[in-house]
Amino acid sequence: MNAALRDLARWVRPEATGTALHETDATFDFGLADWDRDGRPDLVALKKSNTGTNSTEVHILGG
Ligand SMILES: [Ca+2]
Repeated sequence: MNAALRDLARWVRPEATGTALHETDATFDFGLADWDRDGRPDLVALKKSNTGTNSTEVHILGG
Protein backbone atom coordinates (compact mmCIF):
# COMPACT_ATOMS: atom_id res chain seq x y z
CA MET A 1 0.00 0.00 0.00
CA ASN A 2 1.50 3.31 -1.02
CA ALA A 3 1.50 6.54 0.98
CA ALA A 4 -1.48 8.02 -0.85
CA LEU A 5 -3.64 5.01 -0.03
CA ARG A 6 -2.61 5.20 3.62
CA ASP A 7 -3.85 8.80 3.63
CA LEU A 8 -7.12 7.67 2.09
CA ALA A 9 -7.54 5.11 4.85
CA ARG A 10 -7.59 7.94 7.41
CA TRP A 11 -10.48 9.74 5.76
CA VAL A 12 -13.27 11.20 7.85
CA ARG A 13 -16.51 11.34 5.93
CA PRO A 14 -17.90 14.90 5.74
CA GLU A 15 -21.45 15.32 6.98
CA ALA A 16 -22.20 18.50 5.08
CA THR A 17 -24.51 18.05 2.11
CA GLY A 18 -24.17 21.43 0.43
CA THR A 19 -21.01 21.97 -1.57
CA ALA A 20 -19.91 23.83 -4.64
CA LEU A 21 -19.49 20.56 -6.46
CA HIS A 22 -21.66 19.39 -9.26
CA GLU A 23 -23.78 16.38 -8.50
CA THR A 24 -21.90 13.14 -8.33
CA ASP A 25 -22.91 9.53 -8.49
CA ALA A 26 -22.04 6.40 -6.55
CA THR A 27 -18.73 6.09 -8.32
CA PHE A 28 -17.42 8.95 -6.18
CA ASP A 29 -16.36 8.79 -2.56
CA PHE A 30 -15.39 11.87 -0.60
CA GLY A 31 -13.35 12.58 2.45
CA LEU A 32 -11.20 15.09 4.21
CA ALA A 33 -7.48 14.59 4.54
CA ASP A 34 -4.54 16.90 4.92
CA TRP A 35 -3.27 15.78 1.57
CA ASP A 36 -0.40 18.26 1.25
CA ARG A 37 0.33 18.28 5.01
CA ASP A 38 0.04 22.05 5.35
CA GLY A 39 -2.10 21.70 8.47
CA ARG A 40 -5.43 22.46 6.74
CA PRO A 41 -7.87 19.73 5.70
CA ASP A 42 -8.27 19.19 1.97
CA LEU A 43 -11.41 17.85 0.33
CA VAL A 44 -10.54 14.74 -1.60
CA ALA A 45 -12.74 13.02 -4.17
CA LEU A 46 -12.04 9.43 -5.11
CA LYS A 47 -13.61 8.28 -8.35
CA LYS A 48 -13.72 4.53 -8.22
CA SER A 49 -15.15 3.55 -11.59
CA ASN A 50 -16.28 4.88 -14.95
CA THR A 51 -13.20 7.07 -15.19
CA GLY A 52 -11.68 8.19 -18.43
CA THR A 53 -8.48 6.43 -17.54
CA ASN A 54 -10.20 3.16 -16.55
CA SER A 55 -8.53 3.32 -13.16
CA THR A 56 -9.27 4.91 -9.80
CA GLU A 57 -8.74 8.66 -9.91
CA VAL A 58 -8.02 10.92 -6.94
CA HIS A 59 -9.02 14.56 -7.18
CA ILE A 60 -7.85 17.08 -4.61
CA LEU A 61 -10.43 19.85 -4.30
CA GLY A 62 -9.09 22.07 -1.56
CA GLY A 63 -6.05 22.89 0.48
CA1 LIG B 1 -3.80 20.66 3.29
